[in-house]
Amino acid sequence: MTDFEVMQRVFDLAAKGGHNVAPNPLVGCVITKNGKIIGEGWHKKYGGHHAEVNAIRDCQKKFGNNAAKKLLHKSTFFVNLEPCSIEKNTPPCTEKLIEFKAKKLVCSIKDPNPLINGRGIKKLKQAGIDVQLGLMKDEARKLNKIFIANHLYSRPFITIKVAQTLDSKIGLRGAGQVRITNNKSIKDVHKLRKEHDSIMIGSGTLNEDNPMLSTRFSLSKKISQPMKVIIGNNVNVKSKMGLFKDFSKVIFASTKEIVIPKDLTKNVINFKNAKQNIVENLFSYLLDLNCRSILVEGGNKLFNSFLSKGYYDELIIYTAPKIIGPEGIQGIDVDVDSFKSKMLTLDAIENFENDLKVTYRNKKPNGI
Ligand code: AOF
Ligand code: ZN
Repeated sequence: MTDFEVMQRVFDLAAKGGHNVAPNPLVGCVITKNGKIIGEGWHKKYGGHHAEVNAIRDCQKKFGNNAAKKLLHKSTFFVNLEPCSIEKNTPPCTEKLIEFKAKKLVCSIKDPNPLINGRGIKKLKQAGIDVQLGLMKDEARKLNKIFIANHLYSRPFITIKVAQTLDSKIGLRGAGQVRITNNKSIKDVHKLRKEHDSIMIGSGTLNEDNPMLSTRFSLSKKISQPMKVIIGNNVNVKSKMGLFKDFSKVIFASTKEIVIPKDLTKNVINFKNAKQNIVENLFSYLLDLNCRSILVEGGNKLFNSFLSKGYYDELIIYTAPKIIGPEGIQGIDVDVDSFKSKMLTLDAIENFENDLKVTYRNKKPNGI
């Protein structure tokens, strides 16, 4: 097996952690000796053993403790994330690699957790273990993109979604909700909503569209709906609004008090923050609520301000082959200096019949 094939297996194992490990990262581990796999494991659930420990246990189970000890001596550990050097829910993995006298570590990326970030690798090197960093690093960044954004930028992972016409219009002034993209694109947006912990809009869009912001067209009936976050002061909350058709949490973020009707108070919160940096404060508030990702849906004021401030990790643009003309509401409209367009990377192109979906990634994360 080549190193690449072994690392591919690491990724398959890591992915098995699914939704059970958050807020921890998805991690897989394969241990090899003389080109053969002697143990494999993954982080199965938050608070449980780390991938490295599970791989060692797998080796011990397969070969017995004594034979495993010999096999692990001078073995190679493959992991998609740097082994941890801290004791939180579980002891540091670096100690295990040192205890069992591993010869080499092949790992994709550093752990963005500021408590670790290179310290694990340093410890292993100091113990004489050979460390190779960077194999399949792009895949590793993608796999744990939410974990990385949460730690590196201390905010939720942010996806900005824009549905526009060929002339970059996202609606028609004063016309409420206007259909831009086709049914298949809309279905895809509902998938996107499901993949995020929250959906965010500006108060202008709430007043104009009265949206439900729920995940419809879902494959499963038991859908956990994302939280809804509305930014802005210009809100007159009424119980009959589309937002409240399901029972998800709704957060109104404002610098002034927003009155919430009494029958709604259970799941509806006014995050009032009169400070200048309300958005940053909102981000840490959302992280505290375990909301680790945001889908920003509109309107143009909100997503343009996020684009110019760099508050995004992915930008997804759906374009329908229609022209609205000068009466239309302009979509992306950010001044060149603040957008720093050079930093975007094209990630994927898809089409839904006549509609085009293009996904861009913001700049590569530094330091991991
Ligand atoms: C690893 N292997 O499988 C994982 C790691 O709360 P704990 O004790 O599980 O520690 C969580 C931190 O450890 C987490 O924030 C991340 O930095 C790292 N996760 N590290 O060596 C693993 N899941
Ligand atoms: Zn660990």
